[in-house]
Amino acid sequence: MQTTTRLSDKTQYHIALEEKFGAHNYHPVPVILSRGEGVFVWDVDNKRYYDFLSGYSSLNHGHCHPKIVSGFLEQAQRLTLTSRAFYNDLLGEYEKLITEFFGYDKVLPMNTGVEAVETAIKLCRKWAYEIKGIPPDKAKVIVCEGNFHGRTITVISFSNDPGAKNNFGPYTPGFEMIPYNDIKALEKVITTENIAGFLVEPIQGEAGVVVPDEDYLSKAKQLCEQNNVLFIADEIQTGLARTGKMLACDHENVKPDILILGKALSGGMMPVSAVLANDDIMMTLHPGEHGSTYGGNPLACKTAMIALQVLKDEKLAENADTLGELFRDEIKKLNSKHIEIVRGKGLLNAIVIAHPVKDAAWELCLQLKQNGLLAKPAHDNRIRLAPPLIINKDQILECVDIIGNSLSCLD
Ligand code: IF1
Repeated sequence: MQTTTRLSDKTQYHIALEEKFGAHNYHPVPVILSRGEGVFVWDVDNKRYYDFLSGYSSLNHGHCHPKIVSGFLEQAQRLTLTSRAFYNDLLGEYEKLITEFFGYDKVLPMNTGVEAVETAIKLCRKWAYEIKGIPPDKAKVIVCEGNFHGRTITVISFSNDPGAKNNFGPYTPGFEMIPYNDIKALEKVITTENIAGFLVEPIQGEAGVVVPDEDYLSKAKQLCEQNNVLFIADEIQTGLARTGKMLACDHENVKPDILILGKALSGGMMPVSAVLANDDIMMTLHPGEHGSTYGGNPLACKTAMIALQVLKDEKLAENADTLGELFRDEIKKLNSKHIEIVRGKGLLNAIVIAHPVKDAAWELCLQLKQNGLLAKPAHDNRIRLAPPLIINKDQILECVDIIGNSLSCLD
């Protein structure tokens, strides 16, 4: 079952460069990409692949979407950065658009996803002390086992993934961990003292696309309301049409008190993240209390405005919903003894490999690459399958064929 295909000289050259000069904090699939368009990427030897990672859901619009690229280029030649020491003529327009788009009073613009998570936690604590009246330094945020919210010290402080967490201490206190998708556990902890917020991924990504019970989010939101606790949704990966609705919380008609967005907010062009909330929460922040050099820069604003518009114009949520269902149905029809489960929502899916031999997910990803489809193993023999949302029906069916054919490498 070993998939040993020789890597081209160009491929080896680029891998060797990274090995020698880059930190070894990743173990990539051995393919060197140099071009992307829509659902496809090409490697340095001009071989074409379907992209089933989509930059971990950053490329919902596909690679190099022409409308986003053209707006980006136009703005890149006009004005890229002012810092927030001055106003710029796009930030206000962007703030109006994104707050109306998601129905919040205010937005706080940041760059990477984890910065937005940190921002949401700061905002939640500020609200807890100044509005809810929790005693100084006592605020606690409830988080879930298996969570992934990024890589900063504070955010890994409440991870239970040893790889992400070990030997980076001392850690930031103020977090209580409960099992995911367990309302009883939430009910128990949320009534204890000094709880300020509940931070949750509507579908857990890194944990291997774990979809909670149908009413988990609505029940959790209800508990938050009853206990004056903020419901904070990390929709960095699940948001922006990925799961078949604009937000994954929309499946249960739940409106988070604090909404965190990132990744696809820029259509994969640059890091753009955002924290949305209403005035009672957001207005606890005053000048000088939080910020970022690049947050709210005009290039990001212009790019995000177009990216949001494209999601609507191209009905990407609807497409993700329809084709996601088709994809899971067709994968089930393969009836492969190697697939234990296919699960997900919209076009955020994963397969769990049955009776895995060692490195089965890695081997399958190498075979998929060989056959023209790129995906990356997640934890424990799971493979995330998340193409750009602009994919069409014929392409989905072709990809199911590729997956079906590749599975024989596990025979
Ligand atoms: C890496 C995973 C995906 C995220 C959620 C915040 C962030 C992420 C729900 C932070 C980032 C990434 C980052 C990437 C791997 C990846 C990932 F497998 F680790 F879990 F997507 F599935 N909240 N997710 O998923 O956003 O600061 O990176 O912009 O290697 O760290 P960021």
